Amino acid sequence: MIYQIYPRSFRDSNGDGVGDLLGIIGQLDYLKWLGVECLWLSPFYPSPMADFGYDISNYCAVDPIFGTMEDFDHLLQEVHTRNMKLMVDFVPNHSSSEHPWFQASKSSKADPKRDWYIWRDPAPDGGTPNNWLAMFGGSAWEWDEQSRQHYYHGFLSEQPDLNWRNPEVITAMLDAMRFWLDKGVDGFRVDVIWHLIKDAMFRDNPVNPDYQPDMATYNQLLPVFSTDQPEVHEVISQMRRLLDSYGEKVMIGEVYLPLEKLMRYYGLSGDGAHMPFNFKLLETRWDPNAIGAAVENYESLLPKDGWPNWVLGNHDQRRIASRVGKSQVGIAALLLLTLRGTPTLYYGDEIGMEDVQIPKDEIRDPQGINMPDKNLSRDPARTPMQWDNRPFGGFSEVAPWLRVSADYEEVNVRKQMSNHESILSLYKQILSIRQSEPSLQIGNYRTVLITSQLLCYMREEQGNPAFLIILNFSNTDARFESRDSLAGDVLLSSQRQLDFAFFSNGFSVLANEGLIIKLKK
Ligand code: TEU
Repeated sequence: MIYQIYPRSFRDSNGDGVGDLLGIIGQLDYLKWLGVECLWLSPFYPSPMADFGYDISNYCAVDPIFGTMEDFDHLLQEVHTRNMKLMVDFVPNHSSSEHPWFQASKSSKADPKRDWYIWRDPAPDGGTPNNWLAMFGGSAWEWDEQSRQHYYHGFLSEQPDLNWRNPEVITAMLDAMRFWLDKGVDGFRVDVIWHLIKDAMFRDNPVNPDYQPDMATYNQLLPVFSTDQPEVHEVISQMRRLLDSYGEKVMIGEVYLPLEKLMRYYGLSGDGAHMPFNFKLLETRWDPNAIGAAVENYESLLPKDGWPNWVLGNHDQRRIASRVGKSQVGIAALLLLTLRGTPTLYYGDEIGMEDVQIPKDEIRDPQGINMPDKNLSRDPARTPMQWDNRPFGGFSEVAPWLRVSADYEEVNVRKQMSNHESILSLYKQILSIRQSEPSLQIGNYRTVLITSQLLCYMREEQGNPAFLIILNFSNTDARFESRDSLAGDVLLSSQRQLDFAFFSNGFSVLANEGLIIKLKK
């Protein structure tokens, strides 16, 4: 199980209102207690913070706001001491515009680093080189008056895209990976990996016929020529070869693509990522038919020997508790942790943190600020972790960079730790069962029953007890009936104390109830 930490918002140890590496170290025992096996840290590198760390000005250092390199070394050691792994975020598609490489590149057309970024002459009519759009609004081309060319930025203009067709760029970026591998990190989550290579001819993107006005302006076009180019797999292979030379390391690519295209990012013969993130559940309607179909579809498209993974939240998306509602957070926990594959849990989801409404004048996310009428700010899912009932939820001694949820006195780690019926206790219990049962770790997935209320599936690993998972997506009671004869013990219910209750073919399921049943052989 991977746990994503957004360092700004996890724990502030030095009273500046921003989370930091020492703050994370202080909570490692909590993460170990919960059952976390691997941490992924969102960027903590030097950055002007135009995109809160996804605009990096030095790939091989720590931003002072998060601490020092000694703090990082200490963190890595403390993670390893507890037998956990540490993955760091790698942002190879773009640097900050304040990175010395870009400063050099921008200084003149003749600079040796000019070609490290993507510079183009204006169109014959004086306009932008083509119609490509930036993810965070407006054209993806920024005019530089001094050198009289445009540079390409898939995100903010403060995030110029590196030119991955230039071998020197590849060498420099692999060196940055090597820097962290030499320190002993266990792998990378690679930011927007499907963006790395752009069409060599810079052809215009076609219009998206399904564009709706509430969507980000980026979606007016289909990014056919600006992303997911066949040559991208060559550069990903180079990253993978470097990783493999360090032994057992992992590379997870961030890829938002339809599943058919996503699967190409599995590099099973060592020529790509170990896994592309599977974001399918983030966009699937919360009902048993839709979820069941999405799981089946993903399983069926997976390449042979491809290992699945599941995501219900991250720092770019709505909080799962807000999306499905408080009564369904237990079902979300069970689904994430009992499907076949590696789950990634976003910090705070384990206590059911919700999206926090941020008043307009407090919005920090550039995606929200640049498209104010579209409700696209990602701040609501990035608020400070709620540790206890002290002011600011025990996150910090001072007012944090982003406001803390008003519900922190009720929704916090300390309170939920001592309550056996809390969502936190549920996460811990599921993880502990999962970690001791081969069928739940590596067993096959098989749908058993889907009704308008229930999604029921089996996890089976030869030679081990099979598990039946029953999830009630509705807020009314339901009845599970099996055609096969089944018998076993209920190991866990999300709604009641039922431990080791006897289970047989017919079973009454409570509203919003999820069950883990260990079947008799
Ligand atoms: O996100 C890539 C990405 O596609 C996002 O823009 C996402 O689709 C959108 O924000 C949904 O609201 C990665 C990082 O996860 C994100 O935080 C960065 O802002 C972005 O890349 C640029 O590095």
